[in-house]
Amino acid sequence: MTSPIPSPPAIPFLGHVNTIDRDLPLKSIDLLAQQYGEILQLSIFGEKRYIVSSHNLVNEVSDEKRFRKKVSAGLKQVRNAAGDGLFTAFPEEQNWGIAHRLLMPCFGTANIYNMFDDMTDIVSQLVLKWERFGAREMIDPAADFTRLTLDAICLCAMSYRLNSFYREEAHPFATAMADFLIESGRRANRLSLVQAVMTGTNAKYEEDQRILATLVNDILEDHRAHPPAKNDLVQVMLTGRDKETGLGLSDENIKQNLLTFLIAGHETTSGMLTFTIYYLLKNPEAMRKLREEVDSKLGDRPMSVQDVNQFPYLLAVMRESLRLGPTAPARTVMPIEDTVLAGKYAVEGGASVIVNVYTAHRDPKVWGDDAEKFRPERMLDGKFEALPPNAWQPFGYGMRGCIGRPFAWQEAQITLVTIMQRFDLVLHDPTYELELKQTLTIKPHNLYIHALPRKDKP
Ligand code: MNH
Repeated sequence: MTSPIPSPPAIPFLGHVNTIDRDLPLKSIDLLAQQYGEILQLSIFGEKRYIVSSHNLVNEVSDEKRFRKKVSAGLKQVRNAAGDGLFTAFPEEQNWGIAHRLLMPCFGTANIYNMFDDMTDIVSQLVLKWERFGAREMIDPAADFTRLTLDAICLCAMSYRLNSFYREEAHPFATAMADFLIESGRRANRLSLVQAVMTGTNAKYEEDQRILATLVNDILEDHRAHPPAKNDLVQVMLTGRDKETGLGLSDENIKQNLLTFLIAGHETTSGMLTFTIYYLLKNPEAMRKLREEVDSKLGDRPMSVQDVNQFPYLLAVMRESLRLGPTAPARTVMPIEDTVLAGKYAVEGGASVIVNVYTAHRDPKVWGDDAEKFRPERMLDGKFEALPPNAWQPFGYGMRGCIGRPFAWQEAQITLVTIMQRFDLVLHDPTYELELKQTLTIKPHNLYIHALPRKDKP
């Protein structure tokens, strides 16, 4: 016997379009999950979407024998720029396999260690800026972390400098990309008739895509004219041949993958850094312990590549920040065939199942009654390793999980360690409470801080 899947009241034809907040869909989804429970069903213009929000169901759909990635309506729109690049490729597209096999080794331990100096170069630009700003100037950490992560992926993977720290405004590419992603998300929830008459919006969408394409063309031309000494991602894509098929990547696919890395490689990590700073500021005891760990390991000595992964408390802080602030808060899968979830919910093969990681990361069955509390200690002393499978899943799952995780992990460590060594951080508004901003990812909104150069150097 199967049970009906709960669904909020809907209006004919449009379904649940208005049930979901346009600017912050995640908040609506989280609220719906509180109200309707571990699974619910929505319908948008006649297309059914299931949302699973408990650890139990997230764990069940994290099984590649029964489920695989679905390119959601929003990601289909992102394909307008990123095509069959790694992140937006349909499971059956051949280019996914070729690019995956060629690029996986680029994210191996040794290759990430080799990026240490370039990452540190960019982090030092942030430090210099914050030192010059001093105590008085207000800092927008989300904006500066976006400068940092975008410049870092561009320099490390593409040997190309964006110099975002030397610009008053964000790099035009960053703005175009953010606008492109927001509009892609909105298009997914708009009728084509409505879309067709939005000429101004459509023209801007095209223009943003041109800005994205221009930078990627420049990077590629630059590599052809002056190949860098190091075998960076671009070189691997230009010259690599896939062992399985003997094929390389076309210029078009290389450009789509470069865009993919610029998109996937910066917003998520900058959001993670911003969440971490927020949670540390709101939890002074965690901040104190982290500072103590950094001081006792390094003192005044700058971090070196040997120090990567040598900070257990920092690791716990990063894991706990990504639990409460999973910057990629949901992904979409589909059952390969008709299936039954939790032994009672029937779901058709091919249907969209949204994996609500944000809510599942707060499941009291796994995290207890204080699940909303930031407590790095729950990730320490073997407790992380003892978690049930898929309880912590900020990087997705399986073959289609995040390829950039080791990159993000090292970059975040260098940034956070260096900030702890150099600055005392304070909230600009001590009464600030977390607000979220959602594009393709989530991050704290309207968070401002001051960075006071440390007087008590260890
Ligand atoms: Mn990343 C896929 C989260 C940093 C490049 N990333 C994913 C997915 C999640 C994710 C979740 C799976 C999406 C899905 O199932 O539809 N990624 C993160 C987070 C961070 C992150 C939380 C930082 C924190 N990602 C990075 C960085 C890079 C990167 C840095 C590049 C250097 N991520 C990717 C790519 C994919 C991906 C590429 C697509 C992989 C594939 O499908 O083959």
